[in-house]
Amino acid sequence: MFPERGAGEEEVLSELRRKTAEDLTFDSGRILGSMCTYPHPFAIKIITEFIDRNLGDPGLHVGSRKVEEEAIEMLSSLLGLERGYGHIVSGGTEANILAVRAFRNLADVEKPELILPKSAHFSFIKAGEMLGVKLVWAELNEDYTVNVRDVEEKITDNTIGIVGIAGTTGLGVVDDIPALSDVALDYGLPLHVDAAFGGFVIPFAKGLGYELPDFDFRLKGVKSITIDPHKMGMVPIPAGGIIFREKKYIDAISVLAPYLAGGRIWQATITGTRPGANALAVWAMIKHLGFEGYKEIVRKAMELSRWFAGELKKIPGVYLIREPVLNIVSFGTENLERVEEELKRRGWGISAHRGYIRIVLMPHVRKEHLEEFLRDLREIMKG
Ligand code: 0PR
Repeated sequence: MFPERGAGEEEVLSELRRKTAEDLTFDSGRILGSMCTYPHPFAIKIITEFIDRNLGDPGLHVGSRKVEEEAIEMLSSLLGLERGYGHIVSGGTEANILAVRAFRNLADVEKPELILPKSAHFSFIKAGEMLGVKLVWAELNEDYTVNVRDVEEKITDNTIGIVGIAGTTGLGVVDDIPALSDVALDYGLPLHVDAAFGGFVIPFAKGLGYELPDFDFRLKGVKSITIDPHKMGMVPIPAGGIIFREKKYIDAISVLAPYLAGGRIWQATITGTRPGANALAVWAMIKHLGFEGYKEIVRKAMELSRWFAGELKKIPGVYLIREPVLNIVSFGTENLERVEEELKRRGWGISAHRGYIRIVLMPHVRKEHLEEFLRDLREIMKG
């Protein structure tokens, strides 16, 4: 019911606190199955100060638009490209939709098809449905990377592009992007890399000496990349990233907004009005942490993942789905349903809908949380 009269701030706030008391919070250490984390305090400061900026009308907020461009420039350079074209968007879903939209609009085929790994995120299902693009699912290898030969065999005259994943949602697996890039070049098709999760992990992990395949614009077949600052980038939700190698992809999805208060613009994003503050926070966090700062965050997460995987293997009835590649550890158990239910009952924020339990070692997850989790898991497994 819409209240007739307003209540005092204190009263409203305390009611809100009461209502949200049942939420799991990141600082409790109980959320182990999410790709989000408690945002960096500096990013929160930026959001508060610049909360009114709207990048949907960039003519009004000219400075913010330039900052967004600089953020895209810094992300592009992290991904091996001197000058990229893109936006800070609402998340990986919007970024993926924009990539598919650009590929479809440029392909000019009547019955567009997109080839993507069976491990791809469900955002592509939304993209396919909204854009009228048929999804052609490619098989996975035993190590859960996409089978590149199967991708190649599925190419037809209707194919508008190929998707590879750098950090799969379920297992954090990085596809053989160099091989996919070669196939894409051979057939003159654009390759989109979904690095929504891995984009803020792989470059730093490589810097630490972890052996991971190339996945970015250094590979000539890669035409677009999704990279989400609201996952491992420590920026508050919503902050996704889409970057294209060439301006033609942005042009292909731009719509004229002729009457805005700040003047006419061409708009490529799905959202119209959109938060400038989050784009500024992306810029600010990159400036504040730098490559070394992110490397340190990734170092801790990667080391914790390896330790955690080792501990899991010692528990009878528990097995890893595969050795961790990034900071995601997924495991199966005997009586998985019962184990999941019991873990949830004990207050753990995890899910097992893929046939295994996925733990994402985000920056808010610390060793003591995992030790507690392992104690619970051992107890549950003893039955
Ligand atoms: N691409 C990949 C590889 C992803 O893993 C995700 C999200 C997306 C795209 C879509 O990103 P947005 O959710 O930003 O649109 N993967 C997580 C998942 O489905 C999202 C998530 C985040 C789920 C926090 C739960 C959660 O608590 O697992």
